[in-house]
Amino acid sequence: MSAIVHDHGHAHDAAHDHAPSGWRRWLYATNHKDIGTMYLWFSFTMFLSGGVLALGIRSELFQPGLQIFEPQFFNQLTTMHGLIMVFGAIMPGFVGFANWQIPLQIGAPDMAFARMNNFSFWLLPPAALLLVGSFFVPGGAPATGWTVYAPLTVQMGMGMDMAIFALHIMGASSIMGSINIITTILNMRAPGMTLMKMPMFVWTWLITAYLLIAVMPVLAGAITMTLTDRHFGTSFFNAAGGGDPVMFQHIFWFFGHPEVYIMILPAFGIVSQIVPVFSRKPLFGYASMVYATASIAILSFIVWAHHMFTTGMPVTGQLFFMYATMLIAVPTGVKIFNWLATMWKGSLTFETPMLWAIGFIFVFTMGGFTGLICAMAPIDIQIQDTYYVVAHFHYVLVAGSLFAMFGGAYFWLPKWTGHMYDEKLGKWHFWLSMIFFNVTFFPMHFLGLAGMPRRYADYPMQFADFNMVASIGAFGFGLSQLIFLWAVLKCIKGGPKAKENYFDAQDGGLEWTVPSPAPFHTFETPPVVK
Ligand code: CU1
Repeated sequence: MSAIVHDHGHAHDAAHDHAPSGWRRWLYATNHKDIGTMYLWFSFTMFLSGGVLALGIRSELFQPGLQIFEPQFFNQLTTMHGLIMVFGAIMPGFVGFANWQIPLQIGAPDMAFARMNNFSFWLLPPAALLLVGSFFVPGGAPATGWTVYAPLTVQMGMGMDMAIFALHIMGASSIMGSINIITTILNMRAPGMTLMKMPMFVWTWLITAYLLIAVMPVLAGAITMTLTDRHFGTSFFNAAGGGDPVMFQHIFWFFGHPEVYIMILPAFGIVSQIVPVFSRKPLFGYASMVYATASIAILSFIVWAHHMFTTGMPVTGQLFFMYATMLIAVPTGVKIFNWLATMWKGSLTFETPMLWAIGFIFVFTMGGFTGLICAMAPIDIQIQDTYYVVAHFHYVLVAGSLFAMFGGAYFWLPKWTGHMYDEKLGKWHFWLSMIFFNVTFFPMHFLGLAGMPRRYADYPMQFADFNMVASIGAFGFGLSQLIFLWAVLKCIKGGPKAKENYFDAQDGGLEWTVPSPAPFHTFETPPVVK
């Protein structure tokens, strides 16, 4: 731009072109990179906050008996841990990745609606303040669990209303973000970048954005009905007034199950881009990857009642939702097969992003298998609301969504900061996280099978040993995340310069060397095809 100003000799143009600096750069941000950065820092802040709540939960459960918290406050902790992690950490985290990577990967100058992008982000901090602020009002935060089931929601204090309002705002943010992502992908691809040439991360986000637009309004409806039941005399979920509390569960999980895939499909996309680079091979089965992603998204709408096998549904209903759920294992299996086939006979190296990707495939797949077990109605009736379920979804969301985000962060930090990250710190972060993750959550399978219910502040002696192990693991996992913070700050501050296209670096000065020509789907900015 400065060259243009110079050519025309209009000095005053320089003032108009001057990008805002200081706090204005962030508050008025309209470029996808600054907004992406804010999303990622917001997500990480929420991740640490939700993590502190988790450590509160694990402290209370370190040994039998009540030691730190009242049961009611304990339930507030589990609720807020879930809400903060789902709506504050994971979803905005992936939107941050989308903001940074989608324009770069499809060759677009920015997101389609730059100012709406700003608005999408800036809705989040006030929503987070409302959500966390519910701890400090009379009655405290909702103690309902993150699923905010009726009729318990009616008994909560004003913290419930704050949480509902926060969810509305976060939902609006998500919907606007999705509109932006879909419009950008469908309208702003570089010439020659057909849909079936898009990098997998772009594909998974395109499908995720449709899921978000489809189900966020459903959640908004459910919590609005909760709000009117609480304050305006309606009886949507009140049996005494002709309503049905189980209807809340139907509506909630019609949102909630696709939400599970909203939190994992972008992770699939990140892993699908990391694995080929460090295998020095193109992604195996690109087209089948796209179709598998779409199949998972479509199937996610017809499985919701697998969360409700114990509500007294007819056996035919149980069978339908059981088989529909198990069907999802097919496209998911296609993906896992494709990742393994990509690595097969590749010249593998194990830099930090690849470690996270392989860790993801290994441990997320375990979460997938326990998901199949939960999907079987006769078994689920036994393990419903036990720690087996807690173990299952933490394998999916921590070893799935979170591990993929860490992998993606190390993968793209050189692109974002211009510097290579510290490989030693990255590897320490990975291995400690991997070990402590399993120390925390693997014993929960045993606790659940032995019958320990979730969302209880206390337990009998028989569960003491595994709970102590899980609590030690949780503190180890929590502390390990400080290594990530250190690695990111160090990378932002300096370090060896990353090359413009560091995947292709050949000179040995960089560790990631890919034989030329690099597989097409790993290019950040695609070649223009006429
Ligand atoms: Cu589900």
